[in-house]
Amino acid sequence: MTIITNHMPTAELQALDAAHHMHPFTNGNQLAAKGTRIITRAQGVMLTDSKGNEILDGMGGLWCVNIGYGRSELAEVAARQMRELPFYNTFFQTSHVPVIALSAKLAELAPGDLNHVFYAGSGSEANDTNIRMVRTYWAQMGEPARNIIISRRNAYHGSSMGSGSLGGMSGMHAQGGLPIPDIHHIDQPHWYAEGGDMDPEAFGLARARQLEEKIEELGPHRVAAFIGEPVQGAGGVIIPPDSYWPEIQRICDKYGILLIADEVICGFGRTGNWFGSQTMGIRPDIMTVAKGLSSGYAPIGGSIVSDRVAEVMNDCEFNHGYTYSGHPVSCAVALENLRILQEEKIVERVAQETAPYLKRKWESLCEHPLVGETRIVGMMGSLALTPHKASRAKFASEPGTAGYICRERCFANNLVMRHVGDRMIISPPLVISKSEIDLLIERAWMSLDQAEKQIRDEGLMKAAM
Ligand code: PXG
Repeated sequence: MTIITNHMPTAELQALDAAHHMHPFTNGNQLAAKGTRIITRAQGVMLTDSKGNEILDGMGGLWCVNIGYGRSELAEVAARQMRELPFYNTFFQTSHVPVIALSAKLAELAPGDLNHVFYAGSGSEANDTNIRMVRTYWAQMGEPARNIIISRRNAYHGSSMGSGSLGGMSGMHAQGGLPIPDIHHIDQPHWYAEGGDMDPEAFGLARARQLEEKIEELGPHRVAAFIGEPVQGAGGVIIPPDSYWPEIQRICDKYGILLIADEVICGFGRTGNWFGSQTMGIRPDIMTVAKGLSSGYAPIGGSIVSDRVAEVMNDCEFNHGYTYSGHPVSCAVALENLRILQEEKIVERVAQETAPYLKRKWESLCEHPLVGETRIVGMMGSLALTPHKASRAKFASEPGTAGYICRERCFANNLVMRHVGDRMIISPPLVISKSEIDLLIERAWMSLDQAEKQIRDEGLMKAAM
């Protein structure tokens, strides 16, 4: 096997990167001053950088490399498909074998009557499709006034104009004229940060009932759909109280509004079931998928749509689609990824063996003096950093200061563990073994120790008033 490595010294690559590459969600000047870490190859759950460091990828790339790195079967399928049919469109009364096979496979895997797939190149594009689809659905139903979509603050649904509007990230809404009209937000079910003195289950119900209040405020005849991630990912792995989703489902059913489950992170085994909707007991009308659909080996996303919605949509010409909707190479790669997930029983192994093991180990981090809570479902976990455990206090410093210190320690200790504000998050490849979990926890503990020392040394171990 030929191994492709960097041909240039790291500093030269960093200089070229700084000169010509604009990074997402990044201050370019600050990054240029520091220099990027350049990843050159990966195998299993381990990344290698241009300096030869072996880094445990606790984030599965970007929540997506579910089957792990280095599965040559996917490379072979991609090469074969590129030789046979690298591209053809699905617009003008044509189709091709990979898109047909993948659609049938997704209909088989998705719960309930979610039997129809509209493809996109990414999760953002798929959520843009969803905005237009649910509004078109209601127009077709003779209720064109139903065009409002309700989402949550601190949700992440993508970065385009539509999907960024669905998301509830204030930093994103501050740039570029977001949100687009008729998108409304309610509060997130984040008990640890926002629950105050309430019992978590009562808090979950209260947050879900904000949906009902919002529908009543806006007028039930105006509301098309509600969208939510079964477990918020980019917002900090926020696992809602058990009371939350059943109440959301009840309210959607009561008002007949469509429920969109954004499964971009939760889908394909992340929560220990094939879909997060199954873990949370939701019956969505549309599921957004991307990331784990191809384990990130090729860009692909989509909307998996129920019989009820498809029946109405199929009765009109939906003036929507992307050049790469149902791209043959991406579809072939996704299909091979799903074959591996299924045949190697990776989701079952997560549910029965590795997720329970990770849960025990992850929860042991709560004994660390810097950790206020740990939360985990399947292979996605988070922990809150706090200057004062008993009161769940936030730090007095700018939010994210402590989190960034901890993240930097993780990086230095060859562990990719991200921070969202002062929460640390993990989402490792689903194939992570028990011994690799031990290594992850060992590096996390060491990084927490070093972060605690630095936070104390810098006088930051102070609670916000
Ligand atoms: N929905 C959800 C739930 C996501 O997590 C998207 C949609 C958009 O998918 P695309 O493929 O357009 O990126 C996402 C993406 C982070 C981070 O910092 C998370 C995502 C993307 C980039 C960064 O955690 N999630």
